[in-house]
Amino acid sequence: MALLFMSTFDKSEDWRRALTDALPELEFRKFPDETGDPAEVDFALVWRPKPGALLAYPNLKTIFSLGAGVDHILLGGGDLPKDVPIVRLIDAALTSDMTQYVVHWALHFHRSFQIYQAAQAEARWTRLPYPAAGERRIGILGLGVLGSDAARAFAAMGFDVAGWSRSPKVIDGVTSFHGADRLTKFLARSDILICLLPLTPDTQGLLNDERLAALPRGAFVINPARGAHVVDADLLAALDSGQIDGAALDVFAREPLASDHPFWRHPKVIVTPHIASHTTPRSAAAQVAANIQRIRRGEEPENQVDRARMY
Ligand code: NDP
Ligand code: OXD
Repeated sequence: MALLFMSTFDKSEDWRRALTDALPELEFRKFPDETGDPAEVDFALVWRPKPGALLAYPNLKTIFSLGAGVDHILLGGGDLPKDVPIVRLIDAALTSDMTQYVVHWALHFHRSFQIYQAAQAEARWTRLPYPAAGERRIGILGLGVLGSDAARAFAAMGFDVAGWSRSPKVIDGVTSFHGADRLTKFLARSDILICLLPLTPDTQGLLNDERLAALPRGAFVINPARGAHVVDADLLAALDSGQIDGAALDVFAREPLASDHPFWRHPKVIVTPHIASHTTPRSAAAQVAANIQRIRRGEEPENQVDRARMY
């Protein structure tokens, strides 16, 4: 039983240890040096596989994503083996780290810490009023695993929370908007907008000038989902016009973000280098191992991606 590890970032030794501890009979092969006979490969654990690369393994039983997102597999631009399940990571540590990230920046904007940072640079003692949490409207695009956890955390802090998803949701303290025709209404009540959508053909470029204009004037945007959700030029224009008062961005259409990209130096933009939430091999390997066991028993793996929806 062999698993091929194919990734553009190298945590291969951590994954090797974590997976072979959980499944000593598993042969862990790192692409390309340890690939061996492609016909012997049962599973692939991947991040940004080269277009078409997975077609080379005729007996592949499952493709595991090294992240929660699967756009790096499905939108990679090449053919994929048909009828091979694609499984994404759902991991408690990854989820709570993401909630920490979005809570951190939402509180930063809610309490105007960006203004205090600028005031300190000028040794200026300025005390500002701020609205009560219940008067601040948080809007979360995507109420899936990550969005719903974040929504619950904001609701527990007393914020006025709403979320937007494809299907309706029932979450205590969270107003649910669903479907394309409710997006504008949802945006109009989002003082702090947080994007936790998957990147699909439907969500690509969602945050363009029209959507940003639908937010209340002076809104804040937090995007730890995928860079291509945002039209960079439209966000920059909205920041310059005052329509958007600040943005915290963790992900970018091209990563690493080019050193001359205007986001780096824009006074209203906070850039973090795709660190909102890490996949920790120690914690995530348990899920991959459990799924491999399931497949070996002839059961369906959990957390399968719906290829038609693309998430
Ligand atoms: P889920 O699949 O659990 O949730 C996706 C949510 O988006 C669902 O609520 C879904 O609606 C909604 N959605 C999808 N398409 C549409 C649409 N067209 N219109 C309205 N709603 C839509 O994903 P996760 O919460 O696990 O992850 C979200 C993303 O976060 C990942 O895809 C990844 O890109 C990003 N991520 C970033 C990380 C980082 O470090 N920066 C780390 C981990 C993830 P419904 O529920 O109705 O299906
Ligand atoms: C993910 C990511 O999708 O880290 O898990 O971006």
